[in-house]
Amino acid sequence: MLRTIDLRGRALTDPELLAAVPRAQAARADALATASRIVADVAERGEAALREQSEQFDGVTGHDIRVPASHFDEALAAVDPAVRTALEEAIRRVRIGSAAQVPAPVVTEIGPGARIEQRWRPVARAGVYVPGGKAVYPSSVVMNVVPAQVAGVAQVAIASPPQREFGGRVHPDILAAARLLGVDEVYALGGAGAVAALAHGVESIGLAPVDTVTGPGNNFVAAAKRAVAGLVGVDAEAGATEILVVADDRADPVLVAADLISQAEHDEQASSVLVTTSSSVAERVRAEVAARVATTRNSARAIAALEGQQSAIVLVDDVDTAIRFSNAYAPEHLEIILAAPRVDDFTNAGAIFVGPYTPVSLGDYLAGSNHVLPTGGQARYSPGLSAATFLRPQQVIEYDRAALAVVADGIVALADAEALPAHGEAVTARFEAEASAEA
Ligand code: HSO
Ligand code: ZN
Repeated sequence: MLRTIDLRGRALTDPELLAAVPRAQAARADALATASRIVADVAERGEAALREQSEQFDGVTGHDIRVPASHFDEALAAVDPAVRTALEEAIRRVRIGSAAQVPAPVVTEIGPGARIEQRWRPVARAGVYVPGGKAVYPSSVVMNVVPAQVAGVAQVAIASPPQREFGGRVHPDILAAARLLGVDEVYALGGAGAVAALAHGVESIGLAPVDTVTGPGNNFVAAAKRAVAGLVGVDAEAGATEILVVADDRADPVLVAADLISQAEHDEQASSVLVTTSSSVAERVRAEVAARVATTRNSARAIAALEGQQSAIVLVDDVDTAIRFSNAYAPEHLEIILAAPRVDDFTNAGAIFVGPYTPVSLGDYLAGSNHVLPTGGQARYSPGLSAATFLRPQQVIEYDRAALAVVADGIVALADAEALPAHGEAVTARFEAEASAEA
């Protein structure tokens, strides 16, 4: 089952620590070439290309691409009341959590009469991709749409694959979530083609191009987002999920095992890693994982993930080494289960879950935090999805005459040094014009 890698008694560098647990490999190059072809085809042929793709990838023909209004209410009526209540609570909590991500505008006085306002403007239109293959997650609709709405994005469009078993409609749980969020612009489109359609727009179905595309998806969706980056904004890539648990001898092995399995059930490529200083915790977690995973609903998928090279129990000498490992790995989800958590020493993670009552699945649904997080080590430099994903910081500059006069000579000097004298003249002209008007 979960293999144990014993790194104790070895002075390892960060790269050596990292090499102990290789990451799951995504077929990048292949996916990029295929996705680029699909994106170019949609940009050129629009709806015709999309319909061919739906037939090929989803086994669906002649479906409504733009979801008709009546489908939303039907979907909401069909949803389990407990699920509806939980979705409403998730929306409420993620709204509160996302509001804290919207920075207040700041006016800075650089000098007398010299002022710069730093403000945050939302994009006008966002496109959210919601997967519909082996993963149909209404919770992800909430996690993408709420931050966009909280940021002040006026228009949000959703794309999600047409489902053969629902007569070519988008999955009803996705439509129900959209309805609860007040989003009525939804397109039954999947994969790389959906990302292309959002980015380029498709006139014949009334889909106007968006400014930013977000959302998780398979390799092709991730590759398509790379292909349209530059034309539109995109969020970080959220690939197969990852959990890294850092635990000492105080951790409850039953809970650690449950958490490792919880993310392993997403995907055969998911990574579940425990880094611990305790050989007894390591041994008991290993036994507990083996016992629990056998009876879980998605055991085949979870076992494949846990037996993969990307999953392991790593034994280290001390908490310092565990922290170094975690920072080098930069997991999507980090759980800290330590007697003294040292949260500030953990620098690289998509989201950090502290203490025995904060499992990752709390964050997946109802913590009020966002569950769309960078994977594959991208947490070293990329944030998770947030209201900030949909905001652009923008500076508004205003100087009065006296404030400009203070720096006029400096501008002329720099402009001359760069052989751009017209830059300097744009400044001096202001004073000459006034001088001659006064004369
Ligand atoms: N753990 C996944 C998100 C998710 N879990 C959706 C359940 N539903 C990636 O963070
Ligand atoms: Zn999850």
